[in-house]
Formats: sequence, C-alpha cells, structure tokens
Amino acid sequence: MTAENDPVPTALARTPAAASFPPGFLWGVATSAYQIEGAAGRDGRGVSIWDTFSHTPGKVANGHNGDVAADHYERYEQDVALMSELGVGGYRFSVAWPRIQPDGRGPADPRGLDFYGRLVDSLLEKGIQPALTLYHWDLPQALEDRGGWRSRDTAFRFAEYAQLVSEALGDRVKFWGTLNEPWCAAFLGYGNGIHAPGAVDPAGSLRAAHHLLLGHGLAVPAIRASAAPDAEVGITLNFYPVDADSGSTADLDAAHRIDLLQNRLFLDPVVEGSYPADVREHFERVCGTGHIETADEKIIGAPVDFLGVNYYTSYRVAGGGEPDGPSPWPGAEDVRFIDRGLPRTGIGWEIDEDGLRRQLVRIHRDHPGLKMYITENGAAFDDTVEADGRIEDADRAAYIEGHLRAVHRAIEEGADVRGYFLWSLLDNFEWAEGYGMRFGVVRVDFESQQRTPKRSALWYGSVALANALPD
Ligand code: IFM
Repeated sequence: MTAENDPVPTALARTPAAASFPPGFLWGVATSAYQIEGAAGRDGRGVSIWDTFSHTPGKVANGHNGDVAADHYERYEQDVALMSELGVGGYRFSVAWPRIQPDGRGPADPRGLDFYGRLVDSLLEKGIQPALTLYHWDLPQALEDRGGWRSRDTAFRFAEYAQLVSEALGDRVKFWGTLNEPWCAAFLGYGNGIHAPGAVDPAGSLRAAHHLLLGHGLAVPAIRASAAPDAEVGITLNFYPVDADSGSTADLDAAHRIDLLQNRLFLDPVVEGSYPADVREHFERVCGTGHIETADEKIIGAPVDFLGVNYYTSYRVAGGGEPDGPSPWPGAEDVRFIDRGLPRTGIGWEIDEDGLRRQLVRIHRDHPGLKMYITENGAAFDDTVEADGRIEDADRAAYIEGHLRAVHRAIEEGADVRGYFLWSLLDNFEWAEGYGMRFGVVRVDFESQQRTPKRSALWYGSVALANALPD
C-alpha cells in the first residue's frame, strides 16, 4: 500500500541531510476500537471480554472502563477531519468484533458494518488510507464463555468474522491486519491475567497463543476471498529485542527463552510455516503439543504481504531469579528484568531508540524480503496544559523523532519498511492503566470530549508533509 496523495516536496526529499524517507512512505496514526469508540451497547454491540474485565472491581486503575472512552463512535467525522488537517496519509483502526457479531457467531449485524463503512468512506474522501485490524483484543464475551482463545473453536469463529468484514469492506480497504499483538492477548490475558479475560493459566496461555496464530492463518484466505487483488494482508506483532545481562550460561538461557516467547514463537510460524524446534520443545515442557494438529503450522504460514511491527522498548535479562508470581512469559518465570538506568516514558518503559533499528534489521536478516510497516510506536507522558490551552509535549516529540531516526537508519541498512503509524492519534483507554496514561498526540479532555492537538501532532504532521526528518 502506498499513500496515493503523498505530497512530498521534491526539494526536501532530495536533501540528504534532511533524512528523507523513500517516496510513497506512508505516514499514519493508529488507534483501536475499545480504546476510543465508547458507545458500548449502542446499535446492538455485544459485550466483549474488556467490558466484563473493566467492570470487575480492581482490574483497571481507578475503576475506569471503555463505556464512553473518546466517544469516537459519535465523533469519527471530527477525528477524520483532524487527521486530514494534520496531514497524515493513513489511519490504522480496529473493528470491534462484538459490533459485527454480538455473540461471536452468526450473521453480521448491519449496524456494526455500517459504522465501519461510514468511517472508511470518510477516510477515503479525505485521501487517508484505511488500515484495518480485525482483532485488537475485544473478544465477544460469549466466545470467552465457551473457552475463549484457549478453545480451538475460537480460531474458526475468528475466520468467519474476518470473512464477514472482508465481504462488506473488501472493495474499499486495501490494508488488512488480522491480529494485533497476540503475545498480549495470550500471555497478559491468560498468563498473568492483567488483561481481559484475566486468567492465570500458564499452560492455557500457550494454547491460546497457538489458537490465535491458527485464527490468523485461517483468516488470511478468508480476507483474500473478498478483498481486492491489490489488497495487502498481514499481522501485527509486538517485538522487544532481548539482551543477556552477561555471557553466563544462565543469562544467555534467560535471554533465549524471553526472545523465544516474545518474538520467535509468533513470527517464525507466520513467516516460515512451522514452529522452530526450540519453540516446540518449550511447548512440550509447559503444556505439551497435543493442541497442535498436523496441518496447523501450514495454515498459520499462509503467505502474508506485510509484517506489522509494534515497538516500544527492549529488554536486558538475567537468569537465576526466584519465580515471583504469575508471569506473561510461561516457562520463564525465573527470569529477571534488569534496570539499565535508561530514561523512561511515563508508563515506566525504558527508552531504547536503537532497539527499533536493531529489531528491524534482525527481521530483515532472518526473513529477507519481508515488507514491514511500523504499525505502532509512541509514548505516554504526563502532559501539562498551558494557560492558553497549548500542550508543549517536547518529550513525546523527542521520543517519536528518535524512533523515526532509527527507522530511517534501518531502511539505510536494507530493511524494507514502507510506513509508520504513530500510537496514538488520541489519548485513550490504556487497558489496565485506564485513562491515566496518555499516548495521544491529540489531547482528549474526557469530560468535554474536546480534542487539542499537542505540539507533537503538529511536528509529526510537518514530518509527514516533508516525507523527511528535519536536520
Ligand atoms: O495501547 C496499547 C495498544 O493497544 C497496543 N500496543 C501498545 C499500546 C501502548 O501500551
């Protein structure tokens, strides 16, 4: 996919010192349904696991939930106009499965499809490419009640849902993502339980990971059946480069297991069509492999057109720790995460810009020719609203700039990166953190629902327009 109306001033694009991006590089912003839409229960939307979880006392900071969120369901036209004013060329959003199939099965609710149809049309009218993700964690509660992602059946339900959405929007949407960050859905949802549905079940979380991947593999041909021939279909994974704290056997083994669970368990079967031997051994140790049927890996390896890369930070790890409660790395509960003393964002994640370059170059080296988009990158910081209403979020702008420079270096080193979607367009519901963590480049006053572009938004818009970073 390319930004059709990419307004690259030729002079700037040719100035080498200005760190130009390749022609057609797509500059986008990203959100997800449950985090911004609100309108829970409107127009027949069913209950999702995040409705249930966020309404369970003690699960989300300050008892927040997504019932209203940024009210995007009502204000999507305003939000599209805002994107257009900022000058972005792509918008990555997700479809709420329970708006399409309130119980996760059966025919599509036309009201749900109609909402996304209107959103897509208004994006296209403004020359903004819709980039659609089918699953950003809001599983219909009715499916969870039947086992959720721990049940193999959910993979098949997901493919049916993918087909319904593709039949309705395949004529207009050219960029299709199946899953967003299955690591989170599996291991935060069923491993340490800090995300919905809140299960603490290490073996079950590994089975969930497999069923998510199976759902992805089944959905790819289901999407292609109705999408335009030039549509691109892919998946978004969240990558974290992992370094060992020392050359000791224990630290190297710790780094190996975290990398395996975080990165390779998901990427390798999608791209290679089989789990690497060490991933299979890990399954064997923690939950067995009885849930993996003979044809599954071939299904998971359905050819994709792109890989979506989400990047926020990297890890340094050491072995020899004492298992300390439930972990989102099943079978690596003993691993210690080392504080490197790097500056941190507001949510506490260490800032490692070069980690993004390293990750992209590694994917390029391990899987040559794989086309990539950065489907998420961004930062939460505490914003100060000045007396005149401005938000001078220099920290967020610096984070974005540093990571864009890393992307630029990775492209120079050969990585095939075609676009960058900034997380996030709007301040939104940051899952277990509620509304306390603001990732938006546009501030949302959750009382009045007023939107105010922060300095980072204006800066990002100017970079998108120039298709280049300033000197
Ligand atoms: O807000 C999330 C998003 O939903 C998935 N990726 C990471 C973001 C920041 O935590």
